[in-house]
Amino acid sequence: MIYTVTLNTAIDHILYISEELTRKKNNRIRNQTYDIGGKATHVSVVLSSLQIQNIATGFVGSLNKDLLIELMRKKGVHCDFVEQEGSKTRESFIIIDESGKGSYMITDQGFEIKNESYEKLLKKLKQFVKEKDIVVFAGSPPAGIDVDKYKKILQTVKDLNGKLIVDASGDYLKTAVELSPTLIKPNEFEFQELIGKNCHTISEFAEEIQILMNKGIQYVVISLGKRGSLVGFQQEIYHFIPPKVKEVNDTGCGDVFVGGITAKLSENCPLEEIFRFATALGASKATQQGSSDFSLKIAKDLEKEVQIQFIRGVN
Ligand code: TA6
Repeated sequence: MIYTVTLNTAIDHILYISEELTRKKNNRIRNQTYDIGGKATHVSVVLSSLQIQNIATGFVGSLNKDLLIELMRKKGVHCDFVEQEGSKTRESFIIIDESGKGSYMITDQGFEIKNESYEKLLKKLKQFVKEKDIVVFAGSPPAGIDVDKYKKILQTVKDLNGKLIVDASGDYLKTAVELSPTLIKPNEFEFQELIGKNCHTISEFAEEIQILMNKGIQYVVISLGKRGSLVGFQQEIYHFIPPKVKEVNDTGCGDVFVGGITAKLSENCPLEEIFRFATALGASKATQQGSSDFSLKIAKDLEKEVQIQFIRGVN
């Protein structure tokens, strides 16, 4: 079984603006919609679209949970969230104008997690996670989940011999690395913050990826946006480069990328298959309107156009 844990779920309120978003101007909304947000939720959407069994958990606020759970249900996701009574799940505002220069994302903090809710999540994980289950943690932890509590949650999965996939930043990522997760997926800025230095060249990134692989992390993945990703696995490092696509909404590309990785990892696919598919799927996300929309058909067509460069290793 695969579990996705979104500690800070979000409802994405997507605003489509006429022309280009401009200060000191009445920017007209030409359309608006709601979609799933919070990052690990996107992973569940990908898995469910591929008929891969998974359960989406984490925290939701009881006051508006129905909208998020309905959005997830419509995308075929089975949810089992810890509901915090009297709290409201946050909204992330995604603004897409007609400039074609990319989206704006404005995210709320989210409600503070009470200790009672934290304990309920720990109990849920202890009850369900079995050996070799994959548990994906992605998205920013909310107030009430400090680094120590975050570590305790991840340690609970490790103690149950679950496989950790972690997309986090700052001290949370540092803490996750100490537990030798199966896979980490920071972006380049989060990675540089993790190692405490700036990398300017791919070989500098490769050096640092090697150090983290030596610490026992099976897959060290750094997402580079349109430039693709660097992947370290079994002492080898590759650069996966997506084909150019007509961008509609870049929100959620990284999350769908993690979803593609998780799907193929769960099927024990070889490295190239995992990341060729995940790269193409993430690229297909950018061509879609929503935060969690992607196209398996477009991804299938794009897969063969993904470029793979061997960077270093025993190859
Ligand atoms: O990556 C896209 C996204 O999940 C949006 O859907 C929005 O909800 C935001 O990121 C949430 O990010 P955060 O890091 O605040 O959990």
